[in-house]
Amino acid sequence: MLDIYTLGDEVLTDRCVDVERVDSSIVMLADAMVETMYEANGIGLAGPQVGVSKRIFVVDIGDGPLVFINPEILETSIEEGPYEEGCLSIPGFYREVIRPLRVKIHAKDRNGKSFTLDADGLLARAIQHEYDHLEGRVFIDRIDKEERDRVEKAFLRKKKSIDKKRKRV
Ligand code: QAP
Ligand code: CO
Repeated sequence: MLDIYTLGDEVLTDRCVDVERVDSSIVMLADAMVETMYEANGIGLAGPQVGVSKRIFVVDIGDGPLVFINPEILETSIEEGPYEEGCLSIPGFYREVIRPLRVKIHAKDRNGKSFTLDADGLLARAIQHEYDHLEGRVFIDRIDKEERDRVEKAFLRKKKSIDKKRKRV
């Protein structure tokens, strides 16, 4: 399992670079990300969350793992809606985020093959959430500023206290 970086770690705010080639090292990274996502009980995980500033994310909303390499969002629906989002990089915190309900996305898969996908529902939600990570954004960047500050403060407090406990052992 890979280490998961959390809010406050700089890698989460960096913009990611394109994957040059879908070679064996990228396939290994994708597989390790899928395993890490399952271990952590997540439904999505992006490169920066495992300390890799590359344009890759994985999603599994229950239909098996999907790998997105160098994804491009081609279209988003005008219709938007709220959904209670969480993130493996902000564990324990959930907030309502408003986003487009449908997206059309183009990417390369684990075999380096291009595909285009029309997504709605939870998949559209997960894709947009993970795509944000590649741009150095997390879901609390899309909520009310005061609420964002509250979540960030509360999380960093919790993280520091956990770090202290770890040092005591
Ligand atoms: C992103 O999120 C997402 O706080 C993936 O304690 C969010 O996998 C996609 C998780 C909303 C679609 C809708 C969060 C696990 C997992 C936690 C996740 C936690 C344990 C979040
Ligand atoms: Co996330």
